[in-house]
Amino acid sequence: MKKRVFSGIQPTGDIHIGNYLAAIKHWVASQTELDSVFCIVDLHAITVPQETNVLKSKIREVTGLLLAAGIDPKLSTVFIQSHNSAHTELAWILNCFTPMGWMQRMTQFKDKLQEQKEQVSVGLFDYPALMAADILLYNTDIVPVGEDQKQHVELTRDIAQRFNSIYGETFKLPEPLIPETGARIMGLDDPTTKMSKSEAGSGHAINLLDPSDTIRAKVMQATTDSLREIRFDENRPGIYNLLVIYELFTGLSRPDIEARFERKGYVNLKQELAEIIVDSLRPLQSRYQELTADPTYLDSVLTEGSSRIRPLAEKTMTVVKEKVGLG
Ligand code: ATP
Ligand code: LTN
Repeated sequence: MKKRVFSGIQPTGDIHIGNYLAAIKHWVASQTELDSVFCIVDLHAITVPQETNVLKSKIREVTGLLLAAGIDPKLSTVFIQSHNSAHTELAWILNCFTPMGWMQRMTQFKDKLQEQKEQVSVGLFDYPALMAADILLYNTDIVPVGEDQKQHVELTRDIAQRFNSIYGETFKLPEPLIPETGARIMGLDDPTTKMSKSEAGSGHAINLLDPSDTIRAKVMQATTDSLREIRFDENRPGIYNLLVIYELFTGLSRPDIEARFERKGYVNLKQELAEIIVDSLRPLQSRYQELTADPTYLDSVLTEGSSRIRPLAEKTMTVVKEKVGLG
């Protein structure tokens, strides 16, 4: 039996190289060895305000990008979270087994609360319970995510353990899988904050569908420092971030990269990096154009994904309801 991988991605904003290097790339690489399930988490997206038509089109855009990046719908299951009501149903039940104190410790929520104050929705607070439901519905073994999601996967384990200790072995405990390098790609304009879809600044993130000249301009404007040496030094976040992106796109070792730029300046590094990103994203961008030329194709992948996955979720829900005494 292959181990099951489950991960989710929000259909909001523009998918960027942080999402790609920390998550999507690894999902593609492991899909032959692992039973892979990828969910477009539209119910998570509405925890913050979304425009109806934009959300609808973003769901197709993310699906297209996943396939263009190499997710093969014959090997992996791709589906939309809201197509399967078991996610919200289990989330409610898990809510009732999650102490407020555990939820209040979630750092992502605390950060968003600081930004949005009382505008913040109850859904955003409760977001990790829905994420726990996503994962636990499918007896997931491994959850490959970026560093920012680690705490949510750990909470999922705690909720599962609590439920199991009350009702006996029910949920499998999932393991987060965080890449050793690139688990937290930083913003190009501010290398002390995570590259984020929700960040408005035009020089902040490199998006997978950015035109070549936009990519070049963003890399050339990236914030660095006033030193000269090109070295992997975490205390110099701007240059470190660019070098990590270089490392991940080229697959070269750190000593080789440092040797390559030994007597060169930041401009050389930036120019070379920009071309590497442009060349790396070009095949993905042209596959995306091909895939989206036929809009019915993406919908057929998503419909097929939901029907493949639904029986697994229903099985879990039957067991959970039985144990809790519902119905
Ligand atoms: P964002 O902050 O960019 O809006 P997100 O974290 O809210 O994104 P998703 O788009 O659903 O939400 O994330 C998809 C995957 O990308 C997750 O596994 C997440 O951990 C990862 N990820 C998001 N941003 C980064 C980043 N800057 N560096 C590494 N991984 C990231
Ligand atoms: N919360 C995640 C997206 C997400 C997810 C999941 C990831 C929702 N459900 C289940 C892994 C497993 C995020 O914002 N990146």
